[in-house]
Amino acid sequence: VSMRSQIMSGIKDGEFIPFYQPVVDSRTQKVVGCEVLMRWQHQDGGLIPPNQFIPYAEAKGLIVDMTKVLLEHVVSDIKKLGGKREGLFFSVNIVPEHLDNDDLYQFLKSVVESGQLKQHRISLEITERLPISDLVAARQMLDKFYSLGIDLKLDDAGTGYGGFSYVQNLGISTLKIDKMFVDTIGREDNFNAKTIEAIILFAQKSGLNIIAEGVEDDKQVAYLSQYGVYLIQGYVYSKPLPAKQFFH
Ligand code: G
Ligand code: G
Ligand code: G
Ligand code: MN
Ligand code: NA
Repeated sequence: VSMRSQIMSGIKDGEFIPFYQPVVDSRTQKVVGCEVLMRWQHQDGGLIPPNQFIPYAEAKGLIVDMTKVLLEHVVSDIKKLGGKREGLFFSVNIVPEHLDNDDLYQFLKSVVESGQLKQHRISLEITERLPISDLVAARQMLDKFYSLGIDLKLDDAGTGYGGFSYVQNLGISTLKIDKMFVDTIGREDNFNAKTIEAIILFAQKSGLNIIAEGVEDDKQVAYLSQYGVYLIQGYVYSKPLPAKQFFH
C-alpha cells in the first residue's frame, strides 16, 4: 500500500494524534503552555514519529488535512480538562500552506466562538525554514488569527533564511531558539555560541518573547537565565507526553 493511501486512511480514521511537550517558566518551575507534536497512531499498532511521515506529508500537500485531525484531538483533550490548570497555551505547528486559504481560520474561529477553549489559548508556530511566497497575504491571514486571540511564534529561529523578514512582516509574538544553538552553550570558542547571544538580543530589542528549545541540562537553564530567557522547552523538564500524562 502506498504511503499516500496509508496517510489518507489515517486522516479518515483520525490516526494523527498529539503529544504535548511542556514549556516551563524556570523561575517558578510552573508549566505555562506546551508545543503540540504530532504522532501517527497507526492501525497496525505502532506509534510512528513525525520524521517518518511529516516531510512526505508536507511535500505532498497532505499536512493541512493531518493538522485538522490533530487539532480535533487537541480540542477534545482540552475540553476534557475543563477549567483545570487555567491559562495554558497550546502551540500548533503550521506550514505556509495553512495561510493560503480560510480553512484553518474558519475551523479555529468556530472552536473559539463555541467557548470550548476559553480557559486556554491556541497559538501557531511557523518555521523560518519554509519560504512564504506572499508575506502580505500571510500577514492578512495572521491578523485574522490575532483577532481570535491566536498569536504566532517563530520556530527554528536562526536556522533558516526567513527570520528577519518574518519578524518584520508577520507580527511574531515569540521567538523559539532552536536546539542547535542551545547545544552550543558552554562551548565558547565557536561561531554558534555568539549566535545564540545575538538571537536573544535581537528578540529582546524587537520586543519578542523567547522560548528556548531542546534544553537538556541545568547549566543551559542557568546560562539562559543570565540572559533573561526563562521559558524553557526541553528534556531538562519533560519529553513530549501523551495526553493522559500531560493532562494528569
Ligand atoms: O518530537 P518531534 O520528533 O516531535 O518532532 C520532529 C519534528 O516534526 C519537529 O521538529 C517538527 O518540525 C515536526 N512536527 C511535529 N509535529 C508537527 C506538526 O503537527 N506539524 C508539522 N508541520 N510539523 C510537525
Ligand atoms: O498584543 P501584544 O502587544 O502582546 O502583541 C505581541 C506581538 O504580537 C506584537 O509584537 C505584534 O507583532 C504581534 N501582534 C499583535 N497584534 C497583532 C495583529 O493584529 N496581527 C499580527 N499579525 N500581529 C500582531
Ligand atoms: O517543531 P520543532 O522542530 O521545534 O520540534 C521540536 C523537536 O525537538 C521535537 O522533535 C522534540 O521532540 C525535540 N526536542 C524537544 N526537546 C528536546 C530535548 O531536550 N532534546 C532533544 N534531543 N530533542 C528535543
Ligand atoms: Mn515547533
Ligand atoms: Na525548533
